[in-house]
Amino acid sequence: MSLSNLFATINDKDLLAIAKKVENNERISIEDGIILYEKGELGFVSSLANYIREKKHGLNTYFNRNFHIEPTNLCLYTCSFCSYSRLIKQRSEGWEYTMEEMMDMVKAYDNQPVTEVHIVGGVLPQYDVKFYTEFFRKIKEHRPELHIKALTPVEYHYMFKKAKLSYEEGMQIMAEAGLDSMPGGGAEIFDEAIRKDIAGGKCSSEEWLSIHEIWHKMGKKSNATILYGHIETFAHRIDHLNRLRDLQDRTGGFQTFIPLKFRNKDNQMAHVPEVSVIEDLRNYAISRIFLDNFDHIKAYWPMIGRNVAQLALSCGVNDIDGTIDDTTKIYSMAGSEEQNPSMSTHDLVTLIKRVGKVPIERDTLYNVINDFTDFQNEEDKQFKGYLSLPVLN
Ligand code: V47
Ligand code: SF4
Repeated sequence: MSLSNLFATINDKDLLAIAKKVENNERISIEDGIILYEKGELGFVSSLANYIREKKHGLNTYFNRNFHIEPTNLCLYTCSFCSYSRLIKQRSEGWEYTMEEMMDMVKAYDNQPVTEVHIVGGVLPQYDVKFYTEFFRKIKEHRPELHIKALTPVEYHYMFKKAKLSYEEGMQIMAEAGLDSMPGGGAEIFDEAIRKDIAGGKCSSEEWLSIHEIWHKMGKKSNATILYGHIETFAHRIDHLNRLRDLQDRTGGFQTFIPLKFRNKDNQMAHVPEVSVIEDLRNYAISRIFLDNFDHIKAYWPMIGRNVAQLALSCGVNDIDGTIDDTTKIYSMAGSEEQNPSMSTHDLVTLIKRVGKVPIERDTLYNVINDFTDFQNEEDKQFKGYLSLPVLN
């Protein structure tokens, strides 16, 4: 595999220099990253990103079987991009599940081959260290092999402060109760001024990074996200990626990077237009090129929609999250085209195959559970082109 055909089409010396770095497996600089955002057309950045993706993973594309639990949509914080949270004064529009209700949600999957529960929601005082440790223990007692991917530094920072625990003590207690890994949420954008504007009051960028670093040093894994496409600049995006790349150099504990597109329905930033699909795809591609020490880049289909998720698989992305089973409200409430996000394993396999990639079912830690390379169903035998999926809402 070589990029020489691409080199012949590049007139810009800065872009040519970046393409050569990528071919030579050299890290690109912060300045290079900004140049890619400013001057890199989609065709160019996606060629580089796909080159890296195929070197790392070939055509393999990962997904898992998972479901979400969102304990509450009431929240003490008031992030201006959030369409999901209802302030405590709007309690009538919100939900606050009890431990029993949430255990019933876990038990509803008793006979299904899910491997992961993803738990995240608003921040409220009653959901504290005692509550969550008891909840994690109950899940593990009931179904020990179910991977618990739960809560973010936003919740942990708040809970540990209230319980007068250091981050080290707190994360140790969580691990002992059954926490297996941390999802990537709450990162938003690390630039302090923009973060204050859109997510003021919750944990700082430094605190977010510090909790992940402590968790990684315990030998555990986590994910990372960026919330992009609102009031940030390209330089802010690269600054965010660079802080993640630095931490990953020190710990190697991040598994997957998940760019999250700002959706503007029913929130305080509804006046900010959403970026185009071309920008979404460029952003996946540039993330893949810049984050040379991250193995996986995920297109989270409930947020971006399944058609764009398919396109992203040729722009550096090699993971599309899981079956979800209509258990998250964060993105449907923010205006995603996926209003009831749920895909069967068959849907996910078909989605991946129809763009010429190889579906691999994984667990949260990327152990292979099922390789669908040779899977062919009746519909696929008839398949003559890149049609929309019949399962589209
Ligand atoms: O932190 C909230 C984002 C995140 C909006 O680790 C919004 O596998 C866009 O982190 N527009 C939570 N984004 C979700 C999350 C996540 C999702 C899927 C997989 C993983 C993983 C993690 O959702 C929040 C925030 O950044 N968010 N509102 C909105 N209007
Ligand atoms: Fe609360 Fe999270 Fe929404 Fe911010 S993004 S208001 S912390 S639920």
